[in-house]
Amino acid sequence: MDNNLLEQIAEIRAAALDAIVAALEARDLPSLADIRVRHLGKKGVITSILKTMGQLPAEERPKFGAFVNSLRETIEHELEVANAKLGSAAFEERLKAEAIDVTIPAKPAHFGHTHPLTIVHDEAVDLFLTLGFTVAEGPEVELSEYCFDKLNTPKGHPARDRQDTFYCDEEETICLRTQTSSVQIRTMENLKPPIRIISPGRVYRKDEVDATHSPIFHQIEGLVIDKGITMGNLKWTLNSLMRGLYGRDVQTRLRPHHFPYTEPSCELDIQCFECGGKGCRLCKDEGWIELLGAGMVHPKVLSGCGIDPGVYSGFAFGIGIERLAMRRFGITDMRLLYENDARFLKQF
Ligand code: 2NL
Repeated sequence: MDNNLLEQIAEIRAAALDAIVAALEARDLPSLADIRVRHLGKKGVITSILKTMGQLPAEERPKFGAFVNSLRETIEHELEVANAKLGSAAFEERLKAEAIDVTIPAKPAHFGHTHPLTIVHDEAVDLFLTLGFTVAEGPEVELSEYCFDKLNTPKGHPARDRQDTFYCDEEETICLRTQTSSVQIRTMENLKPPIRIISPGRVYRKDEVDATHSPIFHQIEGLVIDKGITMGNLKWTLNSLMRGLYGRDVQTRLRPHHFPYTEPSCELDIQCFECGGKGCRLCKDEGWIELLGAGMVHPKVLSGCGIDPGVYSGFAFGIGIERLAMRRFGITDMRLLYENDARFLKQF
């Protein structure tokens, strides 16, 4: 057989094997793929050698064919071995590079917690629930009728002033509720006594923002209507709440006050828990801290809701949750409760 041809095949074989070794040393998977295409591909070296077979005399063709086949098998085999080696080495390398030490202690997770306003709100609501109250809810955009008229606060009353109330229309028939009493009015209209509800929620007043005022704040109002309800029931209920919030030893006092919707009306103070009544910065040297307003529901309010004041009586109270939280935690600026500065909130 043509020695020249055989030599050529031997050269191709040597060159291919060298290239494979080089790729292996360079850990070069792409160039292995390249070598495969160049030799074994449709337009590869082997195909083109086989095409020359037609020029050989017929008796030489089988031997030549066997030679070329052996070349193909060798290259195929070597490529496979090299691929396997490189493939598993690459895998090992990835395993090493991407290894995760599951025993390293985790970074500490920062858990949030309940907002101080929510803490006080939830405590108060829970206390009332244990006393047998249910929670009533209602709209924040209200008819002025439910915020004022039905609460014995007729047109012209200073509490209805445009300066203090966010009205939604020129005629002042709709407003943002200034207290959640509107919810209690709606409840009295819809339910028959006995009634025992609290109405927690957001309320709105046209106040400039300062250390003790915000145009949006939160309230819990309470209402009890039944036969024979007296100031005594009011006092016991509020004392229970104060013991729950401030501890069993808390001292309370009721002072006369005035609200259009209650008669008589009062405010409840607790003895300063900071100084025990001696006078300090927290109680502004008063010894007492004002916490909420309350009173016996005005007969006009009862009859306006279809409840006969000759048969039924009741008490009501209103607590500002912000004020409660500030007194409870010794916070002196209400704005801190809304700024959501984590350094502040973390303390509660
Ligand atoms: C306060 C205290 C108060 C009421 C709210 C009320 C509700 C109805 C009838 C009668 Cl439906 N009263 N709520 C009573 C007394 C005080 O809030 O300091 N308000 C500015």
